[in-house]
Amino acid sequence: QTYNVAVVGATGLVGEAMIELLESRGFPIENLYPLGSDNSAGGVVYFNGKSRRVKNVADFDFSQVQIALFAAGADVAAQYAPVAVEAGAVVIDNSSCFRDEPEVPLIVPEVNPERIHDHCGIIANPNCSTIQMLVAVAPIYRSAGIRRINVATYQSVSGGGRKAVEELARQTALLLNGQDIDVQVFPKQMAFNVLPQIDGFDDNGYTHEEMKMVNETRKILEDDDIGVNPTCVRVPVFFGHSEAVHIETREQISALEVREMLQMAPGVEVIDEAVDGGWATPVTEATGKDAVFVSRIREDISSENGIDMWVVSDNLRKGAALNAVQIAELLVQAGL
Ligand code: 11C
Repeated sequence: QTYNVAVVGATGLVGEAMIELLESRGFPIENLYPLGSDNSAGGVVYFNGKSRRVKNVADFDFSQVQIALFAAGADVAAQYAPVAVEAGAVVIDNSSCFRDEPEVPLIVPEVNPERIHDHCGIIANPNCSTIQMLVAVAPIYRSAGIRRINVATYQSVSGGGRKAVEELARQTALLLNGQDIDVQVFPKQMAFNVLPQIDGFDDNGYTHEEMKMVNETRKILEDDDIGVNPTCVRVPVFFGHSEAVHIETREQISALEVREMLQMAPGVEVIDEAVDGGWATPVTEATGKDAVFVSRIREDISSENGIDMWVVSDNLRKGAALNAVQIAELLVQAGL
C-alpha cells in the first residue's frame, strides 16, 4: 500500500530533511505534496529525482492526503493541523503546539512506540534536546530507575532555523575579516561565543527550552516524579546538539553495565574509549547520521547512584525529521 503525504514547511531545514528521509528510507509514497507559506509557495523541491512545486498551505485540500508532516512553527500548526485532521489526515507535528495536550501522544519510537495507537488525529514530535536525551537514558530508566537528571546542553544554531545558521556564518566571516557584526536572531553575538539562553523565560527562571525537557521527559516516560534539571546553552556549532547528562538512578548500576546496555539499545551508538579522541562530537560523528551517540560513560565520583555521560545527535535528523518519519512508519505499520 502507498500513501499520499503532505510536508508543511517543506523548504525549511526540518522540512527539507523530512523529504530527504522519506526518499532515502523508501517510505511508501504515492504522491508527495510539499506545502509552505505565502513566502515559500511557488518554489520547488526535489523528491525521487523529480521536481515538485511548493503549494500554499492556506489553499491546500488536506483530504488528498492520509499523512501530514508539519515542520513549520507552532502558529502554523495551530492554524492548519486541525484543518488537516478535519479533512481526515493524521498529523505528525514537529512544533511545541500540541505536546502538552493530554490526548496527543508524544512519541520517541525507541522509547514509547505503543502510544501510536492512542492518537486522535495528531501526534506530537518532541523537542530535539529531549529526544536525544531519552533515546540514551530510557534503557537506564527501565533497568535501574531514575530519580533525577541534571543536564547541560550545547545546542547548535540550526535548532533556531535557517536564519540562525546564516547569522552564525555571517558573524563568523565578518569577525574574521575584522569587521563589525550585527545581531538579529540571537540575543547577543553568536560567533565565538556561548549563550545560556534558548527561547524565552518562564516565571521560575528556567527557559521554555529547559521546561520542555522537564515536561516532555515526564510525559514520555509517564513519570511525574522524575526530576529533570536542565541548563540549555547555544554554542557556535552549525549542526548537532550535545548534552552532558548526569543521572541519579534509583538502584545502583555500574558504568560497565550502562555501556553494555547502550551498545544493545535501539538508535544508540556507543563511542566510548578513555583515549584521546575516543568520544563523539556533533561535527565529526553526528551530523548527517541517524544515531544518538553516547560517550564518556562513567560513575559519578560524587554520588553513589550517579552515572555521567555525553550524548550527541543530529538535531535536524533524530531531533526532528527522522523522529517524525519514524512515527509515520509506525503509523503505517499500525494501519494509520
Ligand atoms: C533549538 N530545540 O535548538 C530548539 C528547536 O520546540 O521543537 C526546536 C524547538 C521545538 O533551538
